[in-house]
Amino acid sequence: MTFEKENDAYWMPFTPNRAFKKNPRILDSSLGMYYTTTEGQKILDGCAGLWCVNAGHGNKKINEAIKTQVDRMTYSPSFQAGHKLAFELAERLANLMPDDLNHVFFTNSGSESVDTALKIARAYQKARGKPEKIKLIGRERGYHGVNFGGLSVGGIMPNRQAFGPLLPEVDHLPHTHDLAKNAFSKGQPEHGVDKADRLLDLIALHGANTIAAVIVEPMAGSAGVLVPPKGYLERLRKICTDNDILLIFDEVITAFGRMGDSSAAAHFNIQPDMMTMAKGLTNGAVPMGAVMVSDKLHGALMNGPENMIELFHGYTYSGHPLACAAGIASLDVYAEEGLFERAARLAPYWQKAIHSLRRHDCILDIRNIGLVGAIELKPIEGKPSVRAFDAYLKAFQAGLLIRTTADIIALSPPLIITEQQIDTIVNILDDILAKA
Ligand code: PXG
Repeated sequence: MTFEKENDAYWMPFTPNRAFKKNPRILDSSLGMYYTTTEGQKILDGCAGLWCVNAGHGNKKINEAIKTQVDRMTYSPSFQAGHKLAFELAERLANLMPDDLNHVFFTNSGSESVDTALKIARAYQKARGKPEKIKLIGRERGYHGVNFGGLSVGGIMPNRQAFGPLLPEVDHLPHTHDLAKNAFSKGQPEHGVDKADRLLDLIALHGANTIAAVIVEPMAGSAGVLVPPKGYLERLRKICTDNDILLIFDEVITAFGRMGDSSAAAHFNIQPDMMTMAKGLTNGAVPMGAVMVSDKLHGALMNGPENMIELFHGYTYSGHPLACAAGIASLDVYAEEGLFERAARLAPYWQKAIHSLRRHDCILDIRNIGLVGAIELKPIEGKPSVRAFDAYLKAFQAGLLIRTTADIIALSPPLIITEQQIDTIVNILDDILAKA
């Protein structure tokens, strides 16, 4: 595909538009582990699209469910009316996700899920007579989408820089990345539980009576795969509980098998008060997000006269019929194909494979958990990001799709990947990194 003036209308997200259009990469179809470009090149998907196609591309069952729903009803109002699939999917999620996360608010994306969760946190504190508990605590290098709430608690500078002022009454924990102590960790790093204690400093500074909620990604994805140090999430949970602060896990990336379990909360056996999700919820087939809310929070908001709206919030497309159909079918496929267990089973092979790249001089760190991996490269002096993006371009030429953020390569393949395909990913990267 060549780009003429008439191809310039599409303003691409998170893309250097002008450079891309000089050298476009256009995907045309996808099946299983592969994309095919308009040039007919097959591309092995090393990152499940954008961390969402967990069951692989073109899954027949998911496609059929969407097609069936297309012919039955493509839209139903979500305010003051409903349709069966939304109730069914909510019930299925409540059964799948840990303990008392039994209530589901549907959105259309991870960003909307995050802003919804932050609003529910504040509404809950008001509803229980603590209106002064409004502060929201995020974390450096956190990614919680691109809407104003998520940006405000997020901690990736370039995402925030152009858009201020962001929300007031927000503060941040330090990130947990510590290359000096934890480089080349396999699974959870040993050092860094103390980073959770910085929440005690924020509590000392602001007062627990002003803090509504803490939001973290249990494993930070977008900032380059920052795996939580051993004991860190447990400690955050304890400090939040001790100080009557809600803990929100942003599981947009980690839910639906990525960690070898239904969620990071289940994997680490930690109970958040709310969980945000999107991506794998529908296998990326139809946009959808959700917030899972504990009995305690939901109960506190289900009060007042019964004919009154309890939460003045929602989207035209909350619980969209096509998304619900895709969501239910995705949950079926995850269960029938045992994909969460498959990810857990493949994780040791994956770990060994990606750590085998360690010999290259340009590598600062390799880290992994579940079916996620990251390779952090030494930046070229004066040219940050160039080394990793060059690897991205070379990988694409060689038939492999990866993600890069700054000088970090992130890998998160569909959970249907085979050991042989893991070897292919590693072999392609091995060649590229040898010359990087
Ligand atoms: N929270 C988390 C933890 C995310 O990872 C969002 C919220 C926002 O989701 P939406 O659906 O609004 O994009 C995300 C999204 C990458 C990459 O390659 C990561 C995301 C999106 C696109 C690319 O790191 N995460």
